[in-house]
Amino acid sequence: MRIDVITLFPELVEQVIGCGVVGRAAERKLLELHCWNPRDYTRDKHRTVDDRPYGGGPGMLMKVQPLQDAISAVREKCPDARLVYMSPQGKPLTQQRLVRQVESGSVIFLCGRYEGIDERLIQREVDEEWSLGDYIISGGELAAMVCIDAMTRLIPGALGHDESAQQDSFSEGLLDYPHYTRPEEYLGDRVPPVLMNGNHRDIENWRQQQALGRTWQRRPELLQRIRLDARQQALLDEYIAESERTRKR
Ligand code: 9D3
Repeated sequence: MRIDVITLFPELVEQVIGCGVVGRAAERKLLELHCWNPRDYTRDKHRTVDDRPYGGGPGMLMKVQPLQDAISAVREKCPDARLVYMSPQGKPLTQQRLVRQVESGSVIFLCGRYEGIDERLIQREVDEEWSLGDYIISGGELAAMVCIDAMTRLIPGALGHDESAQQDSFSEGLLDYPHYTRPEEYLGDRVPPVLMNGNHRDIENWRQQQALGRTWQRRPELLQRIRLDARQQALLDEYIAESERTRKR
């Protein structure tokens, strides 16, 4: 998969291929990352990339001409890619949106800086607008890097064997169960006994129950979206009954 990014901070975005899963995917040519800097398309001596908003007010916008020329240059290289503008006004990012994007192919991320970009440019050039969520960050770069990381994990072959086995497990749509490693006793706290006795069916049941129970406690809205089979419902009922017992004491 090829990903192009239009950004005033290419050296920041390029960091994403510097390590881990994304780094390995890039090394193995599963992912190709290209950055385009609007500053390289300026025509004035000072290489100006910002401009004042009509109507006044605080803050600046990205200057239209360098941005338009950068977009045109990328489009020439990847005419069929979807252009996604990262902005606080976008649809909140979800795993589903990322899956669909990876399935539909190449993408160009446009990273906003300052207060954003001219609305007419959005109308003419942008296919989709995505947000990380309802909080403020300083620009689209970190958001694009989040997307690149999440999308890379969905490229066939990008994850190691162990990582992809985990992804396929029952827990889809649920929060993860709690994990434990050595030592067996840490500051007086013991590892749950079920994990120590080697009965894999008991362990699997316990993990599934923990995943269900923690989702019920922390993110109940996630449970509404999935259908539980009878066994899962029984595990959750038992967890809820147990948590009500311990609450009363
Ligand atoms: C504080 C300035 N704002 C109100 C006057 C608007 C504003 C403009 C530009 C707020 C943030 C930004 C920069 N943010 C992004 O470009 C951005 C973003 C975000 O802030 N939150 C969640 N997702 C994203 S994706 C891009």
